[in-house]
Amino acid sequence: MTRTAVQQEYIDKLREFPAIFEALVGNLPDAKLDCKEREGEWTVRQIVHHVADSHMNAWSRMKLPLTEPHPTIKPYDQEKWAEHPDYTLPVAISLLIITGLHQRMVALLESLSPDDWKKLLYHPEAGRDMTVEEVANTYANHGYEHIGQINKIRAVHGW
Ligand code: NI
Repeated sequence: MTRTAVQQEYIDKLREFPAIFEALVGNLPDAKLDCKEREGEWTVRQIVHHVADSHMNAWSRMKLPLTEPHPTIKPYDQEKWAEHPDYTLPVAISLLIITGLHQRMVALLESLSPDDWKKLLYHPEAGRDMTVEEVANTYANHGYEHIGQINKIRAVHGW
């Protein structure tokens, strides 16, 4: 399929992210995984599980507008999701989810026609329509934003 340079960049970022993320957090000991930047913020471990949950939601935000006319997507309370005990599990579990999910996203996005990228969903929290392309842009960058957050945690703790 023909796609724009920007669309290709989103696909490439999604393809490259899991290995970069795994290299950053995959071998950290528990003591480091449970560090946070400051009180009230997420730990490294919670951030990894959050990225998996966020990208699972992103997946439905890509699939729904490609399979239904103008769907309304479901916001969720990410702070409350992070309080459940599954957020204390080893990060390897969510790294596996992210690795598989991103392969699915890359395969899906590579298959899209120019019209598919323009398909619309309604985002109730944003209060407006978004295109599949905007969703791809958001989640192509979201993981890297959390890498930035983890690098701040590393700087605060000196590792
Ligand atoms: Ni996030």
